[in-house]
Amino acid sequence: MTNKSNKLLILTMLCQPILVAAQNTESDSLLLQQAMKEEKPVNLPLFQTKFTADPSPLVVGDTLFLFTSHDASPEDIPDENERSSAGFFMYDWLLWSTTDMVNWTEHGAVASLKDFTWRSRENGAWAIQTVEHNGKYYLYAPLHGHGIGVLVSDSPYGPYRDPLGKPLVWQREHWEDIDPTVFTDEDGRTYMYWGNPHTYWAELNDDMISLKSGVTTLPHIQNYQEGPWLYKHNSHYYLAFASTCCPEGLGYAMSDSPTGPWTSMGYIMSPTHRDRGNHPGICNFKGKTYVFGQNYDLMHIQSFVHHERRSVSAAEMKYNPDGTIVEVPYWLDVPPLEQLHWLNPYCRVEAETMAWGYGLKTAKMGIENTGVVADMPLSTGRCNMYVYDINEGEYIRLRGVDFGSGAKRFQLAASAQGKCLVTLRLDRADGPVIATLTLKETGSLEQYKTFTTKVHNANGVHDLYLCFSGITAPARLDWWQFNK
Ligand code: FUB
Repeated sequence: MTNKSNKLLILTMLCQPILVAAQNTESDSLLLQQAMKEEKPVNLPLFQTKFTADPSPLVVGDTLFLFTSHDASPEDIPDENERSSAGFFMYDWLLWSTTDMVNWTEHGAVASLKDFTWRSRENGAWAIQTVEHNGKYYLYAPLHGHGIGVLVSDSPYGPYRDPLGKPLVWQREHWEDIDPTVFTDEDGRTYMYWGNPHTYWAELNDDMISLKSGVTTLPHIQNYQEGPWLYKHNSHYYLAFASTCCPEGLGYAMSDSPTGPWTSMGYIMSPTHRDRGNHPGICNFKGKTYVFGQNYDLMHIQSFVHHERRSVSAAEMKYNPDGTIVEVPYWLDVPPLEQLHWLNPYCRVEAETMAWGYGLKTAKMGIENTGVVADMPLSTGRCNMYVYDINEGEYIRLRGVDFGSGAKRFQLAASAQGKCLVTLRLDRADGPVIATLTLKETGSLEQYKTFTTKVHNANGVHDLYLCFSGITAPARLDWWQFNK
């Protein structure tokens, strides 16, 4: 080959990722716009009121709890000069729950850096895992640059308290102590794995807050970068992880023992330039297996300029007969999740329960924090929440609402400083109207009132849309319910 064609080849190779990224940007942008206009059913991120990352599922009874980390929205970043920075701004950890896999209830921040008095930085609330052990809930949290701490509670909702007052592990010579995953085997022994780019493990004592063993550094597992997720399925042990950066896919390794040796088995989700970072969380729920991970798809609805404003998505995952995992296509390329049971509209539904609520925000009642550590109370436990920042044309979508033989009335608990028209529609944001209701001044935004209206033609199972228009002043939504 001549020097000239050599140069051309090198240039083509160097440009390849840029070209691929540009193509991905164009096709994902189109797909996301189609999804927003409801022209196509797309497997979109689970949550829209906040940017979320690092999903950690925990099944308790008939409920799937999903703990996530939280990428601050620009307006919640305390230093105004940092608001357009691309880096991580992470102060607290969030909780979400579902019983049907498609309608999720937000529970807000359940813990924050503030719950660790020994923290040295006000940023760095990275990937957690919460596990249940003997009726208590243990939340293992990396404080980036300061080791891994643990919080304990009697309930998944908190309040969580720090029983140690110091890190559970902290190898001071580096910043690799991130992304803890904790697994208790059938023989009662509990293991914690963590680390980037090395994989570390240690055994925990039965108290779950102290180490029984020293820290072992594993030989490099092919493709391993960070975000380990340790679990067992049938007789096999699995270590899922974020694969070598960047872009990160979801890799996994298998073993016959919880401590290895581990054999890298390839990918649960192949790396793609559509997603720079990923992070697995896996669980069985109501007879199916789900893999959760993260992407930038929510941010991509508006912008492809890189910021750490991530969003959690989920897909169903299946095993081959030999225990290996069937590769899952990219989040946007799998069908939307199947709803596991219909939603009952005849009991109180929190306004912050939604399948989709793009543009809306939520907060805990009586707690006026912005999301930043300085404004935050210590872990509060379960709190009522409200939906706010409601703008013209926005809506809350609930999937699969079972009206049975017919709804007669609708009630909505809300507060308002002016007017806001709520139109209830079926199946689409511009679908048939079953009721309208005008929220009027309630005295103050802290003063909630129940507004009611008649309902027509709401029978059987439909998606329900609460559509907002004619807004003259801020309003907040607490809960709603239909009556027969
Ligand atoms: O969310 C902060 C860090 O990014 C996590 O700890 C890593 O796993 C990556 O998702």
